[in-house]
Amino acid sequence: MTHGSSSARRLYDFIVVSNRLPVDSVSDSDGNQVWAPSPGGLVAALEPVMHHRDGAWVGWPGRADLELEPFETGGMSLIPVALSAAEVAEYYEGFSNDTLWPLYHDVIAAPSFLREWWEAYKTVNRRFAERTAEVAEHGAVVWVQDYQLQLVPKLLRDARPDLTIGFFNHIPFPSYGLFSQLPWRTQIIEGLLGADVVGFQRDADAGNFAQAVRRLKGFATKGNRITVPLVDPGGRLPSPVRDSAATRTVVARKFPISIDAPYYRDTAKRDDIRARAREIRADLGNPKTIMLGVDRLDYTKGIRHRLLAYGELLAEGRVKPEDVLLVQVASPSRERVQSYMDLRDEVELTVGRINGEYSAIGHQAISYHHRSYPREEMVALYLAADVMLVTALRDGMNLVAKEYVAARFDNAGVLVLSEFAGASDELKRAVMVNPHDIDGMKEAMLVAIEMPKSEQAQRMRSMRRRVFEDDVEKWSSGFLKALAEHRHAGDE
Ligand code: ADQ
Repeated sequence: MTHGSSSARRLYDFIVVSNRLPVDSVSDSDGNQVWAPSPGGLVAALEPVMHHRDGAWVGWPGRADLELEPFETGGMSLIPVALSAAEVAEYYEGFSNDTLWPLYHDVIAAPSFLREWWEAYKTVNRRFAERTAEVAEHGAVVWVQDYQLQLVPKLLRDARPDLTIGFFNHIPFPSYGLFSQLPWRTQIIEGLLGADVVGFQRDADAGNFAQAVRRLKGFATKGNRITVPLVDPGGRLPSPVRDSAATRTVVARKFPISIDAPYYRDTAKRDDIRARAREIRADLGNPKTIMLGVDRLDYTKGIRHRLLAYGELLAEGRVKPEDVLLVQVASPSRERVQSYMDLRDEVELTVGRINGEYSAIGHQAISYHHRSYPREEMVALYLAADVMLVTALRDGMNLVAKEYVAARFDNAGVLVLSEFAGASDELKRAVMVNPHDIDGMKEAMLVAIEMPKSEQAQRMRSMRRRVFEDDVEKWSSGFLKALAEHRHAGDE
């Protein structure tokens, strides 16, 4: 790996590295390829940060076998990393989405452990690290994002010890009992320990990581600091590592991610968006209560549990379909992974059954949409919904919960929130649920449906304060401050 090998190549002193570049390549009406912002939690979180800094973003443009030169869009420099079709299948759909994703989400679905996928994961992580090392200025700050790139911090540190390296894990980090299933668990821990700061969504995730470090490497951990030998002889070391002169410190702690809260508030206040919210309600027949679910179609999001609970309430006559309507927006996701195809079939079968049983002509119990919407339309939906259902079985954070709260400038509406979503650490005035407890979910839905306006307002005000205090700007500046402090501590 070479450092700035081409003199003509531009170097950057701040670089974000993520699996996907924050753009999609789409065809315009004349058939030309153009770039459009791509949806998703990470992009929603980092877009505002990149706009404020003159940095570069290293990532895959989202289509296999696409070799692209670096380009600029929306004030950002994008450095594309090419992936072959086989690599997309093995590194991305395979190891990332069918091994790590289910493993890190408490094995809700069974992870597949395939050695070929691991080989592809290593190859692709190496390519990301090489590309980043090529464009990084001496002493640059590099911020690596998420579980697809857990080997990058160590690869980068080995090649470029001058860099300050951060890593943020957007999804949960599992307990050691589950993590230890991974045949390549030690390499993953070593990969992450290449960073100066390893960020997680919750204290529990940082604690699980520290435990894995102790169990697999024997390194001492104290509070959120881990002592790591400068030269790791490999294998498990006796704890604590004694020769303090030859160690470095890795900080592992929570940095709960958030949203661009003012955007959601200001958009919700627009006359056209409020008119659209009224139109949505009218199109749905102006029911007394609209409940809303908005998720990527993913088995971690608890969509099936939500449908089951609502279906039982209808079956028992405790809610009437003409009074309480469920809007479920499920954006297409990972459509080539088998467990996602199975999930889609099951969700759509259940929606069909419930609608077949309880809908009237011209009025459906569930209004189901398998598609993505522009952000403005999402805000109108949030405004139109009396009850927001976030019932994830496991979720790093869940930005939808925070977006709903930020949009409700009218202090109306009720958030039903899973205790297994990271957002539950902050949004404590939500109606909390354990989504595995279907009876409990039914009770929570009834509480939400019947909640007096005054209590809605009290709870919403308190949650809004939290979301506006701790928005995405604070998340990114907090993480970058921790990285800068680490760098200065190293200078002394
Ligand atoms: P995700 O699993 O993608 O993110 P989430 O945090 O809810 O989950 O973010 C989804 C984003 O996509 C939200 O901004 C939402 O508005 C948007 N979205 C969802 N469905 C949509 C639709 N049909 N149309 C348009 N937009 C839609 C991962 C982790 C999360 C973590 C984030 C950020 O799994 O736990 O919160 O990263 O760290």
